[in-house]
Amino acid sequence: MSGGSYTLAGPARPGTSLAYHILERQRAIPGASGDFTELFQQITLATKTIHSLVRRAGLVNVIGSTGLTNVQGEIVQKLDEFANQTIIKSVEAGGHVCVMASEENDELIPVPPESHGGKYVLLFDPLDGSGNIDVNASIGTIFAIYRRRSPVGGPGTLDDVLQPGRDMVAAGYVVYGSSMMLVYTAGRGVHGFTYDPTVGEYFLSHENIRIPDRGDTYSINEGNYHRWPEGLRRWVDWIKTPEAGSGRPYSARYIGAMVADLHRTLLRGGIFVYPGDVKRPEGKLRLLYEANPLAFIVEAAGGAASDGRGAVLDVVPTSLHQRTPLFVGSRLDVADCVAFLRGER
Ligand code: AHM
Ligand code: MG
Repeated sequence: MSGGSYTLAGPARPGTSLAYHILERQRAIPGASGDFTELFQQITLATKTIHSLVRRAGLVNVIGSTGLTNVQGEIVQKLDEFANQTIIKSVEAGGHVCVMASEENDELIPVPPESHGGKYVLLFDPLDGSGNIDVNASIGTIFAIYRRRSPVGGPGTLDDVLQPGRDMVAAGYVVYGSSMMLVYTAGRGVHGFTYDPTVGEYFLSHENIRIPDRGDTYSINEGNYHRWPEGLRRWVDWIKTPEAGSGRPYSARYIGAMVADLHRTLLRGGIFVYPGDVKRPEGKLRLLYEANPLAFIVEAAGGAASDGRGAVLDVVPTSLHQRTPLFVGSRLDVADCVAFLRGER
């Protein structure tokens, strides 16, 4: 190695902690009760607990399947179940949600009667990309927070949960990767926080993330090529075809955990696609727990998220485990892909 200078020392702590960041923003809202701040704290506490187990996954008895399948007919990994219970217990204890829904639960998750005054609704995917657990690759947690629509004082209802993504109050995800990061938006900018294990807290590391209008990577499970609509096949062929000055060919990147693929797409630009195909016309991803929260974050960062027909966030959900095709990422890359899909190019 030669030239330059480099030191390993990081910034002196304290920086801006996640807890402080959220508190500061809530204080700026006249009449804010602090409930949202407390709910957020319960969620972040759960992610730290999940992380502590993820880090030791090969050492403690958490790798592998529970032997059960979930409502989608998918194998439930032990860590899926642990993460699910951790979030439910942590958030329930805070008393700020009137009902929850999770990718892992067939039905709504009710809360105890003493929490029926909760103003919020929480939807989450406790452990996204859980097929990656056994091979020590990145996984994540995704969550979406809505205001309740049912009267305060009674239990939350299905109507509270089936809200269009556009009505979300906040969304976030955590990547359990080479470091743990939490990215969230409450409508005013998208901010990223990196977990400092020596302090036990998330600190602001990526303020006001903006996704580039165009990137140079595409992320799709190309093994499904022969099941795709013809327009999408033409798009993938096009994106791989070199053309001077066009930025093509793009690089392919696909880790198989949407949170990790999306996180890279958010920071660097490009596009993530999970389409409908002949086997699964509405694709694989769940609207409520995966597509909507990530679409909300990407739109807030200046990107786009489509289901091939219109903005994902405008879809009015009709069932808890509804799936949706998803085209999300840099604005211009999503526009190109959707134009091919529709046969407009
Ligand atoms: P999961 O929530 O059950 O883990 O499934 C969702 C995951 C996404 O994270 C990922 O993008 C996709 O499934 C990968 O699916 P495939 O293996 O079909 O490419
Ligand atoms: Mg998932």
